[in-house]
Amino acid sequence: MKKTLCTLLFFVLLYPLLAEDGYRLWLRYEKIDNNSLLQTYRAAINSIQVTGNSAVIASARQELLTGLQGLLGKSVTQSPSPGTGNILAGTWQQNALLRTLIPADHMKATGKEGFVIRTVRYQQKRVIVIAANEDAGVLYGVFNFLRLLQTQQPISNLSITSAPTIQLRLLNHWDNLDRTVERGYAGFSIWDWHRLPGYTDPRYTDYARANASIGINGTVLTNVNANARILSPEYLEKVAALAHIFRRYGIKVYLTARFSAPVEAGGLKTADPLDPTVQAWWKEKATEIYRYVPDFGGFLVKANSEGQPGPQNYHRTHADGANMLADAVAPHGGIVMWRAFVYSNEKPDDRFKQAYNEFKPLDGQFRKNVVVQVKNGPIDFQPREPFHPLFGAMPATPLMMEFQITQEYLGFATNLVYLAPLFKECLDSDTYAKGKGSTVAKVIDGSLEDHPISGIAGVANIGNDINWCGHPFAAANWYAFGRLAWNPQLPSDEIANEWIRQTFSNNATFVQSTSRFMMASRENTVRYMTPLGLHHIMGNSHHYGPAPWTNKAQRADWDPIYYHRADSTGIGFDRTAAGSNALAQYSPDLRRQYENLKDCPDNYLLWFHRVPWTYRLSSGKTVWEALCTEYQAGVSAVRDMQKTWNGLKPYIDAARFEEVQQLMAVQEKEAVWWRNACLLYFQTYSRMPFPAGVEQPDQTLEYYKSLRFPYAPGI
Ligand code: GCV
Repeated sequence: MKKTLCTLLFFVLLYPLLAEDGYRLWLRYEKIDNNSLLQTYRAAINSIQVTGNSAVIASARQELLTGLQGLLGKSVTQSPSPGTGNILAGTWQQNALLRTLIPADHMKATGKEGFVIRTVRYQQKRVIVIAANEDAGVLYGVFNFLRLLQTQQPISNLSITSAPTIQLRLLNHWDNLDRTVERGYAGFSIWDWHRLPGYTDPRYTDYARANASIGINGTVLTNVNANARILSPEYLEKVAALAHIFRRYGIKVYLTARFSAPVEAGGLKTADPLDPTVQAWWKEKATEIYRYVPDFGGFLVKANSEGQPGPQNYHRTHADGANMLADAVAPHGGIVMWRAFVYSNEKPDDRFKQAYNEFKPLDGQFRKNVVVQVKNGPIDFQPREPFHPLFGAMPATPLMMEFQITQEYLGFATNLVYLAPLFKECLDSDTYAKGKGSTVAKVIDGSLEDHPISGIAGVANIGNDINWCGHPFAAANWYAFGRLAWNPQLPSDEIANEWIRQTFSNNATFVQSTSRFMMASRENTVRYMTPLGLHHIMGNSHHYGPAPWTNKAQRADWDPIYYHRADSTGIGFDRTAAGSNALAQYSPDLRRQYENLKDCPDNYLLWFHRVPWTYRLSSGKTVWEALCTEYQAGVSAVRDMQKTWNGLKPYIDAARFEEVQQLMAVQEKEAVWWRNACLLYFQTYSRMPFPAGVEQPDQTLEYYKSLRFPYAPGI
């Protein structure tokens, strides 16, 4: 009897604390742990009414009920007639009561996907109104309201208007049909192609809920290194099953198109975009896809890049290729996202410059339903990159942003790196394209040139690990991407704060301490990986750990030595007019800042300048000294983060506390590895001692060079 009672008590009281596995992400809906607030919320909310009959509205209603029941710890009823509940949600046009409660002009600013949340008085009672112009807006409004409760905000006098500034807010999955994930560090692909369409994992619904809760409205299911098989009827049936689930959450499905599909899948002799039989093949294929998925979003294409086929195989331009596909999907309302990530080993030019050189001359030549998708930086998702010079340079073409959420170059899923500051740094950068204030955010939201189409994509960090993203903190980057896609103006610390409260705890000490180290984590990672503007010095191919000595890759621009250019005379890549002149691709205002060695910020120094080891920075330190102290500071910061985390044990569940604690120990080891390997290697050129305060490596350079990782994940 006693034993049964103990077991019962364990499950009722302790199990919820121990069972945190991260699966619920930021949608945990745990009962509010602040008693007086709980009573206030409970008194304010007894019943709800969500009006409308669509599948999206049904999702909104279900989410509101589930969320409230969890958060309030009581069941919440659905009220039968308008205005009798405490929460009224629906589309303004279709609900007469909403039209009397919310003036028409309040709805204008909400557009197609936005919403208002207001506390109003109706029949002597306070009612919380969530109103939108379209169903998706109601769903987003519901999620926003639940976020207020999860983060324990006052709800007695709400007056919120929110609408996204960017239209296409997409995840890009680099998931292969065999379920491996290129640059994926959280297990295998969540798309279980073999069992689809017969078996639809409940996880697909939770994936859609998580995305909708942060405003993501599209997903590219397949790798940009594409497989034509996804376009076969067999696979389209599977795609349709996913699209059916995601549609209920306002999420459209997109696919990657392999440019050579007409040959590989269609049996044609060519994939030349100007060949009428090829054009006809794609038109037919598009029609077929729309039969399976009537709201199919369109194609994402990687062409003539890293071995992928493309229009240049037939001496055609990227515009020829993109337009041919655009014409195929246009009758169905689809779009083409054509990637600008191109560079060629055969061209002797600085890789930095190649995408700009290729695409800038094509400005204005793309169809209206083409968006050119540009990575945030000119090389490849480095811990720090200057913004891509194409932003602001193609005024007649809508450009969309491609960020990488998965941490290919940022320590995979063992390093805690909060990426919102990296995303923000790029979005807030000024291109000066139309004078001061022409930020990258304004380029991609279409407002700078008044483009009718705008977009942002994040390469997903999601896999079938129970916690979705591998590291418990990696989900913060998925979350931050979505929140910034909705509103690029949101401050990084506000996003961190929201995420921590929903994911872990509202305890003030926990929130403050955690937010502080999250906010510092990206800069600290830059310090122990690539300080002062170093870039692409990771292990070749897998990109795991440091390997600045590598010089034997298949192509020169995959080798770290191509990027750091260290020798006994100095270090850095001269991209001024005296060097590769990549800086000429930026507007004159920016170019001036970077070109002048004295004005160039330290964090971009080696991106743009080659300097002797004895060159003195404004701090008075030589480059060698600064490099050493930065690497050391990065390591010390990881140790500080560990200390802070260790003090936070009382505030959260044991499972996640310990998981993070172990991963931080791995991160500390890796930071030390980065520092030691890089400094020992660069020291062979600088021939200078480590300054005081920099720890002596406990291994030799030869040891670090001998390390091999044949099974590093993500390749
Ligand atoms: C999907 C980098 C990555 C590749 C990736 C490529 C791209 O080169 O290492 O894995 O391929 O970028 O963005 O196309």
